[in-house]
Amino acid sequence: MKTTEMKKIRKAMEKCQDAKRFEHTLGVAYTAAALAMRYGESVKKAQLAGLLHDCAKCMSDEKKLDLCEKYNISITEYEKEHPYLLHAKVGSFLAIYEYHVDDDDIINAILNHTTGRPGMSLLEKIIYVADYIEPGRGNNGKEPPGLDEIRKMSFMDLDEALLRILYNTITYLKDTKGDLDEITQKTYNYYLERRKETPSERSKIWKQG
Ligand code: DGI
Ligand code: FE
Ligand code: FE
Repeated sequence: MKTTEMKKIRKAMEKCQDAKRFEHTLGVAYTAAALAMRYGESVKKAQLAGLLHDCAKCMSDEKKLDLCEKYNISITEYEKEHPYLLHAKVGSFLAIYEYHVDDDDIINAILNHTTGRPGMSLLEKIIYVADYIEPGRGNNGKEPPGLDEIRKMSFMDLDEALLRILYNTITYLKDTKGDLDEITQKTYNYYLERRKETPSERSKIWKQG
């Protein structure tokens, strides 16, 4: 991806998103770039995935559902009932066909940025985490619990930050909407099982952070 193409995509996002969403988009792109520097991922890929991750967010639920039908994009029953989740799936489709992205890892990072999935790649984790910790998150007065700690943790142990974000999301959804996409719960269970440290080592890391 050439710099000029990246600029074009940035301009396209500025045009299709409202000011607040665009600010969030830039926040995710720069935060993802910083995480890529820390963990040895391609900075350019992280920036591009960050810029595009919410590219379908400005579309109405109706339009997203129409697009899925028109292009035979399969959707789950749960997505039909919660069409806002489809901005990830439709976004990955637009990334391919509208923004000409041909990197599977970037496309997957967009596709899985809302729910996560078991066995995420480094880039997918970076986008998932960057979406949650970007500097603008919480500026609407609804700061997620432990956000500062999670921000620090993201640069110390990406999987631990990922788990904490999944935990927060699941707790928040249970408290408010009362339901969950099974993939979100599966992702949490998967990473919980793979957690490396013993509980006492973990609490040391969190105290340091
Ligand atoms: O698009 P953003 O607002 O930047 O962030 P996002 O794509 O992570 O979407 C966040 C919303 O998605 C947030 O309200 C939590 C919700 N979400 C995540 N997992 C699930 C979910 N909503 C439902 N109903 N079920 C899930 O499993
Ligand atoms: Fe999103
Ligand atoms: Fe986002």
